[in-house]
Amino acid sequence: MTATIDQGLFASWTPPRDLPFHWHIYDVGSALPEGWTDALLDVARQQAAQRSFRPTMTTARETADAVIPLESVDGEVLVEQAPWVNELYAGWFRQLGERLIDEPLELTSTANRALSLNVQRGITMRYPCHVDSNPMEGLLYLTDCTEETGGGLVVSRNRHARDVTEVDEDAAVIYPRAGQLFFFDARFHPHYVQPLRTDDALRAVVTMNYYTRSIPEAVRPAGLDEQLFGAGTR
Ligand SMILES: O=C(O)CCC(=O)C(=O)O
Ligand SMILES: [Fe+2]
Repeated sequence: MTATIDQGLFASWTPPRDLPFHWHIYDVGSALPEGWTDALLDVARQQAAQRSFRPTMTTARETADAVIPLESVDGEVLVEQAPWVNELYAGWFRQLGERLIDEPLELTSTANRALSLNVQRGITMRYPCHVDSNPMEGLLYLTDCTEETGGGLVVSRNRHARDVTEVDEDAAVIYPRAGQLFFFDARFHPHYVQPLRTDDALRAVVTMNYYTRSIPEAVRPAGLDEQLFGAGTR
């Protein structure tokens, strides 16, 4: 009986041609030297710069008038303050990422394009809605996010979503935990980070950009660097 109903349900169904959004988590936190999160949170406390993000680049998926406060430690500063992050990006983490893709992962030409330590505090900040330009994004989370704390990573199932409202209509919400290293390709799935739910909450993540021979750094859109770490936007 049930089998007959299911047959009917799937009678005209075919699998989608596009791969569903997918991600991989390596649980690396306890494999790193004790104190690594505190070391990076110290760097964030001392070196994070505040900026206003305006969605002027082609990868942004925000309404045109959006102005979003951002706080981050640029790759250049991060490499200087915690060189081991760059060593992981170029070494072990890259090797872990390469297990998930059939091409070698290429590092970027500058530290700012490679790495960033993004910080979100309190209820007013969120990470802007965008698509990535790189085929492999690595994210090393320093803090826990849950349904209670907020700060979920919201990833649209609709490739054509143009802003947060359209993303929210059909999205997966991912709550990363401290010590998890995520990898994914989010070139086709608009995504943003929710605000936190309390004034004293903190979310911190190291972002790592990798390109490949078939999708090289040259595809990075004009204007992105200026918005993320341009002196004029500080
Ligand atoms: O912080 C996150 O969870 C995602 C950040 C992100 O999408 C990015 O850096 O491209
Ligand atoms: Fe992203």
